[in-house]
Amino acid sequence: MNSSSYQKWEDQDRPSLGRWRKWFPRDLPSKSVSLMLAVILLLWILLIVVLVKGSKTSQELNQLKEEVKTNASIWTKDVGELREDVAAARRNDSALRTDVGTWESKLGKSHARLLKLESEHNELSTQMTQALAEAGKDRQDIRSEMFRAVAAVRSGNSSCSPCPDSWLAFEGSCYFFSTEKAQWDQSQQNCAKVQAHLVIVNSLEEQTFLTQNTRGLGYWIGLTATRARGKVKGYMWIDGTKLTFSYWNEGEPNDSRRNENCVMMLYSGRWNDANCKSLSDNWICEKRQQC
Ligand code: MMA
Ligand code: CA
Repeated sequence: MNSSSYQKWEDQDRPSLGRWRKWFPRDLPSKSVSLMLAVILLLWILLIVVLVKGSKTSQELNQLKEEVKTNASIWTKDVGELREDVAAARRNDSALRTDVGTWESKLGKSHARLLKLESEHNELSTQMTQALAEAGKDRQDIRSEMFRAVAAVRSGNSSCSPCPDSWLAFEGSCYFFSTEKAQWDQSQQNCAKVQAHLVIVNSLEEQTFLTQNTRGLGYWIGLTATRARGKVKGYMWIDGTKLTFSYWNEGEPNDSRRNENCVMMLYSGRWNDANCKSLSDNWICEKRQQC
């Protein structure tokens, strides 16, 4: 802009402005110039202040940046470590959870076993208590029975139920000596009617007892002949047992007239085979005492 007006103005009478003059309108009054300069100065100062401040801020920012940079690596490291810690903690937590689970399961099983044991123990205890109570009762019963038996023996009574009236007791049996006479079959039937049978003699002791009670009479006993082809083969007791003990009279059994299948006891106690249909004899019944 090489205009003539600007050139003209440069040549005018205010050289103090130097080369800045061209930026100012040439017709401005001196006072205004001063004011403008002051304003410009003020602006400069402001600018400088701002710049200085800005630079300071920038410096601080840089410093902060540096600090951040330095700290960032530390923080990154810290964050890394923290992450590792968290991972480890998670791993530990997981392991711990597994452990806790295992222990919980073990504890559960142990608890169940304990409950089972407790139940078994209680059951056993109950059974033992019952067994003890029963044993105690048995002991008491045995004691009572023993005292009763001892008392019965002392008073001369047996601990078994007594024999019926008009029956004689001997070594656990009751004996009935009839006052009537009958054939062998009828005699056996008479005994059966009172839950007895014709007497079976097993020993000399028993025979002696019977002998002492014949009162001069003859009695049918529970012994009969067994035959084979008409001949006497042997003798058998009414309960089917074989003859072991015997107390035959002299010359007996003779099977007189080959017709003597039944055995009777003479008043001496000795035995004689006789005709079963004979009505000459009484009978002796025997039954075991109820003990
Ligand atoms: C005799 C004797 C016995 C026989 C009877 C039969 C008196 O005794 O021979 O053996 O059984 O007679 O009545
Ligand atoms: Ca005879």
